[in-house]
Amino acid sequence: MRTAVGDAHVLTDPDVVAGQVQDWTGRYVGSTPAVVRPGSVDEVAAVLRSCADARVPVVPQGGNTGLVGGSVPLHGEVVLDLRRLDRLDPVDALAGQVTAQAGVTIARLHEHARAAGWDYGVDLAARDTATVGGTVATNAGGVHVLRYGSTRRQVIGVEAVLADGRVLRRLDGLEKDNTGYDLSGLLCGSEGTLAVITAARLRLVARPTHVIVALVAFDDVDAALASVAELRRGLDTLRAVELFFQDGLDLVCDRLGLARPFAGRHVAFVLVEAAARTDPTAELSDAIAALRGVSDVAVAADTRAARQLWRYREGHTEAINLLGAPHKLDVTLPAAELSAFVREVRERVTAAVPGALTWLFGHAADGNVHVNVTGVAPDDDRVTDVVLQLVARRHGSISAEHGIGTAKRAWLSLVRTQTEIDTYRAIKHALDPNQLLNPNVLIPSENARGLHG
Ligand code: FAD
Ligand code: 2HG
Ligand code: ZN
Repeated sequence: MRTAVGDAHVLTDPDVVAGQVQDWTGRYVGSTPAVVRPGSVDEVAAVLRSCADARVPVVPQGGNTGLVGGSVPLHGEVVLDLRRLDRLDPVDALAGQVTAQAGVTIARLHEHARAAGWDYGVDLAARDTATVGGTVATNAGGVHVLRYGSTRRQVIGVEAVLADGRVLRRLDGLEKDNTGYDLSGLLCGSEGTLAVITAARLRLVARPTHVIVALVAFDDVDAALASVAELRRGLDTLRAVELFFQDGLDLVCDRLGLARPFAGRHVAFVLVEAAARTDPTAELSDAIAALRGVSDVAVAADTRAARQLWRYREGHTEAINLLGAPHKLDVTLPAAELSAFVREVRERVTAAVPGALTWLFGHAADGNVHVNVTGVAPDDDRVTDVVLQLVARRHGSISAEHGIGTAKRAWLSLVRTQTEIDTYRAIKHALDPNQLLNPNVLIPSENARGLHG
């Protein structure tokens, strides 16, 4: 590997690699013989060939902001750090597309697209660190899924290196191309288990010039949840509808030193963002005025105030981490089940682990609730079990946007049939027959048949 990438890019000192063997939450800590930092596709291929020859497993890593324990070497794997692949081609203004290498951060991609009069449809609080490769590999969602869809919807094609070092390249940017299996699509959400993504051809979206944000307070959970469909129905400039609760708001304000948005206390909060080419303020105000059960409203008058309202929502992840490594369960529920789930999940968690604290927030328009639980030992799986069982009973998904990783691998069969899991294994075997790419992620081990394999 030193021959492939140069001595300076093979890191073995445990102090130097400490940040890359531990996940963002601090819940998952592993070790590695080496962090390897290739600077080109050919170097990625050479590293993978040498790992294949030596039968050494590899964990691909981008910004290491993943929240399911999938980006760190928990079983002594080599870490393949893709951040030196950071080339960003000029925006193709005729096509409304751009090619970005895997290590480009989402914030840089935004800046680049905006400077050319476009925008990129995926945005998330980890934007300064999360990479194009990591977001494609996890099919990241974020705050604008309602309008633009998840990462998969932005990806026209990818360049990727297979476990044996061969390169797949589909960066031609053809919007329509029904030539057989969609291999680029297959790699979206594959969590580093099928190939190492080295670049992506991405679709851009129109850049709205007016972005208006409001925070709406409710004293009743059902009224807050009912507002989501009303906003979707009544506001065609809607770009985000996010949900959080008074306990989370208190935590964020206390831990991050923010002033409270309202004088009084409430039950639930819906953050609404409207974005358009003409000022959508009047339309947004009308839509909010038509909602039932609203207790208070704060509308951001300028960009700074809008950022502050977003901080109440986006600050949850950071504030919760300050309480100690959380258990994170990122789930989706059918709209009709959301209210019952929100009411039931806290008591289920407390019944399973007395003293545990449950924090709920999420992307309301997608039915996506982030269930965070603190006060539980990192290796105690009882909370994961009760929450994911509840989700499955209510016909939801155990992963809305963060992926399965190692955190939820043992629960895959709650929401995927044996035939589906066998198909996953067959695909894995076809692309990575020696099980070298992130072998402990996503797919339950071969002899695991039932739950918790
Ligand atoms: P990493 O964490 O490095 O890796 C994630 C997974 O992808 C791992 O399995 C890894 O092996 C694989 N991988 C990484 N790069 C490659 C590559 N080039 N080729 C193949 N496999 C690769 N996620 C959301 O979906 N929506 C959110 O709103 C959101 N908000 C977040 C907010 C905060 C504050 C934080 C810390 C995280 C958030 N996340 C969110 C989770 C995380 O940012 C995403 O999962 C993101 O896609 C990870 O990107 P990354 O570059 O950090 O990837
Ligand atoms: C968000 O929506 C992210 O803020 C992170 O997906 C969720 O911290 C989490 O659980
Ligand atoms: Zn999220």
